[in-house]
Amino acid sequence: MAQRAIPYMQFRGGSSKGLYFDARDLPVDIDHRNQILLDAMGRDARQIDGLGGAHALTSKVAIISPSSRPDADIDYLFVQVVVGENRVDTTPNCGNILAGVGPFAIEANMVDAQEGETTICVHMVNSGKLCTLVVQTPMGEITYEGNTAIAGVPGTAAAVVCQYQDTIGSACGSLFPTGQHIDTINGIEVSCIDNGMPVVLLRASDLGITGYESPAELDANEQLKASLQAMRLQLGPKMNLGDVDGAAVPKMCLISPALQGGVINTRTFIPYKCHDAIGVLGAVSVAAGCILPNTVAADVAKTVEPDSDGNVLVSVEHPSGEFTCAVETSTEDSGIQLTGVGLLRTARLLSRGVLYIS
Ligand code: NQM
Repeated sequence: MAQRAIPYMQFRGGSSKGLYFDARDLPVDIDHRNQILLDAMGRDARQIDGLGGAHALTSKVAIISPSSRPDADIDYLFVQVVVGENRVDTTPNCGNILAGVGPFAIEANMVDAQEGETTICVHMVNSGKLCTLVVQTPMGEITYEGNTAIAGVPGTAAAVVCQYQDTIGSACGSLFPTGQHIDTINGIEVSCIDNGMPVVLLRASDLGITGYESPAELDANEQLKASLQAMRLQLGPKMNLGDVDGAAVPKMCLISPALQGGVINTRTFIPYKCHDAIGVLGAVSVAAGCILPNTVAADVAKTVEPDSDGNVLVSVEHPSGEFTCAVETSTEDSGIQLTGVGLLRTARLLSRGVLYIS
């Protein structure tokens, strides 16, 4: 039988990489669509029979369409193809893959490029929230060349400005889904936060490590990984995520004092392997833990205060550099409120064409 041919583009989005589809080229039926994505990426741990890169950061999919909402230009659904498990997870959003969504919309003629810069409002279907992207389009043409460097990606490229309008409770429904700023689980204090990504913050020192180990060292620490997983399984239902065995969230973020002039240092399990850097929305959730009172970050992070406009710059250190989140806040009688966040990414079109499914 002839193979099925499906148009696609492949982008590096931030420090991740994935396949980008026009939703109209995929089946409407969700199960059928997911089977196609598994075939596209590869079903086994090496993804030998697909285009995936056999790593969580290179096994990602974006499905894009003209928006169903009057206040957005395009809809973006993120799909994590779980490496080696023959299944997908659409619970979390991905802020790295999001960076390629604006360029895709222009390349696919869903959005017209403007002179200079093109502003695209994205409805992020996974979380139901909005993010405005500003893509560089000199003379009305998209460019990928520029001077912006991001950790985890060699060289420089054109900036994609990402302005999130609301991040709170993206998958768990609230900022502190357990109802507390600190919970104790298996004798360890943790803060469970969803400010764009469900993340569990833990002090590295409470787990008998420094927090400055390399990702390879941490990946080799089976005892640490087992205790993180035991905590995750108990925290999943408390965070309104249900059974999180095999799920992509919550991420487990080990925090320690910053050493490079930042606000906090991190090592993040996403959630079974340690990230070489940190996810975008993962960093945004860590930043919330540094700004808001009475979390486990309170005695680890440098104190940060909003400037006169309510903006707080939080530099989150990670194994390959740092990630700066410009968090917007307002001060209410009830305390400091998080109202949005701005950050910089880059993206690049790597390939476009037709993929074949048996
Ligand atoms: O947190 C890694 C990444 C991500 C996700 C992860 C991401 C985000 O580096 O928004 O970008 O935590 O799985 O792409």
